[in-house]
Amino acid sequence: MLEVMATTKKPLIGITCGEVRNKTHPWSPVVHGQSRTYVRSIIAAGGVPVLLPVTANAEVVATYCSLLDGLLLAGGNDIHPSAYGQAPDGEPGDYSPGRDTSELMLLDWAMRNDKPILGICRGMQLLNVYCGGTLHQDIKSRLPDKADHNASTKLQSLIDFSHLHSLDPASRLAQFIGPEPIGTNEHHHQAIDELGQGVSASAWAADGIIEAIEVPGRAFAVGVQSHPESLTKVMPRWKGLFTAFVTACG
Ligand SMILES: [Mn+2]
Repeated sequence: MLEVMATTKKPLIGITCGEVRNKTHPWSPVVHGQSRTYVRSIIAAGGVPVLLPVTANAEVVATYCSLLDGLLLAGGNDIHPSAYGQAPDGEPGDYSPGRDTSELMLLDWAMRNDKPILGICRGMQLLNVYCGGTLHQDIKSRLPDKADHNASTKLQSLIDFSHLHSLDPASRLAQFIGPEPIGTNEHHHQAIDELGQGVSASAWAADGIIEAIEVPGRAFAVGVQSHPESLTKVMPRWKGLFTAFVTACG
């Protein structure tokens, strides 16, 4: 039996899910889920993760919000360009309009109440879009001079440090993980174009693509384009981001 221990309450952190179809069985229902690396990184940093299903039901979202101490916007689908006032301009993206709606409701709550927010990959892009920023819809076709930002998966692994990002030493991200350039993975085909209102860039790839953002003056509103949740076990510097986030939620 699990004995209930009288300990200090740990912060409850919502992690947004994606809608995933089981590709081996076409008859399988769609699954709401998220990579376990997010869950493990939050637990390792001292938080209590809660997976948030995709829903636009206002009462359900409001109930989650009443319970949560922080919000982790996780990676996944492309944000539909209508969210930043554009039409799709190339190959049809991997869109999930329901997830856009659901996550924008959660993010709106977090921003209005100054709750800690950590955006990862799509989550970073969503934070920028919420603040009025825009995205490059496809790096490869729209910015052919740029590097391949979807390279890590070609190694069949997200544990990859071959991409070096430089940091603004004055940024909060640099406080959390140190100001020296940091090796990380790359698993994105879209990128930030215009920064949203009040949003600062805090890290860049060698080709100038924005790799991290933050909203100064907030309790904690930080986004990273790479997937550090896959790297915390092998690169202690990246653990600093999750520790800082969970601490801000506590
Ligand atoms: Mn990149």
